[in-house]
Amino acid sequence: MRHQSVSGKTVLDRFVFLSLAVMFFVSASAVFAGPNTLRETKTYKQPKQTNAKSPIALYKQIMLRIDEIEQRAPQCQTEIFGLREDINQFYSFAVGDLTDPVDKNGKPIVADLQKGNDMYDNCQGLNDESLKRALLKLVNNHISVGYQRAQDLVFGDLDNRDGWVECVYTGRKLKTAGEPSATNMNIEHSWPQSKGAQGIAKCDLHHLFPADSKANGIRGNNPFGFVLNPSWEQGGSKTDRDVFEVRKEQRGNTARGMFYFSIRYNMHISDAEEATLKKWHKEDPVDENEKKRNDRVQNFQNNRNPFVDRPDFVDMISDF
Ligand SMILES: [Ca+2]
Repeated sequence: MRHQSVSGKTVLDRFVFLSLAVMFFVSASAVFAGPNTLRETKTYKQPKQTNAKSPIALYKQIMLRIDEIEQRAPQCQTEIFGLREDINQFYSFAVGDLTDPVDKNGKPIVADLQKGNDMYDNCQGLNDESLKRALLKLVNNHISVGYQRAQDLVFGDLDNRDGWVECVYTGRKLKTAGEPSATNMNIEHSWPQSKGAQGIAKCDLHHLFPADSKANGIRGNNPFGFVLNPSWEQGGSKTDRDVFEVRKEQRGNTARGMFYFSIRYNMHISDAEEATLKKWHKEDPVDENEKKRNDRVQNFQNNRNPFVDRPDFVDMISDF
């Protein structure tokens, strides 16, 4: 019996892994056959337009499917992780260095997509649902970096200043070159995983920040709000275990990350939490570091947080 159960699991593992591998290579062939990388041959036939997918669309579809498979087959997590990294490398190689922030000379690439007012021309004069839809069109083409890379980027690049990473909640600083021990500092999902930050949303850099692991655990999945009688307090952040109040320096950043998440993934923010976040957005306006972070995130995942570029859009949306 024991033998049967073991081999049953092995067969399942092999089946899932084989499916992933086949999916990858079929997709890989399709990317290579795409117009950007086409090597003309006599046997090549132009795919019908109705079936043709852009390499970016295909990449996104593959990543979404892998996320789904990962949830169904947690026993294959290691293989899936490797496969995802391979696909990221393949994508950069075949389609272009959209996810590589460094040029051939090792110099950081400054985001070359339009930003600022030009990019938002179509949003002028819009509000509420029409503005949300217009902004979604600008941000929904992003390329997921995957979860491991997201963690590496937060600790090694986006929020690393001269080798130091600061917890967004407590202000505690840690000298580190990359992802530290998970019991020391880890990734804060401003929009909690248990409330919908799954799949590509779990890896979306616009709402991920470095946090002291203990403080992160204490925040849990509590909504943001003002705390009158704190049961825990550190570095300016506090909680009464019902709501979590973010320290002043991070308030606006967190609020704008939440607004981005709401329009990107069509997720609703409760009225009470939204009222708090709108106050925090005003209280802690966008600064140079936040603008730079937005540019850097664009380099990695190819979209921007519109509310960092255009803080005035927050006032144009009455209900996130
Ligand atoms: Ca700030």
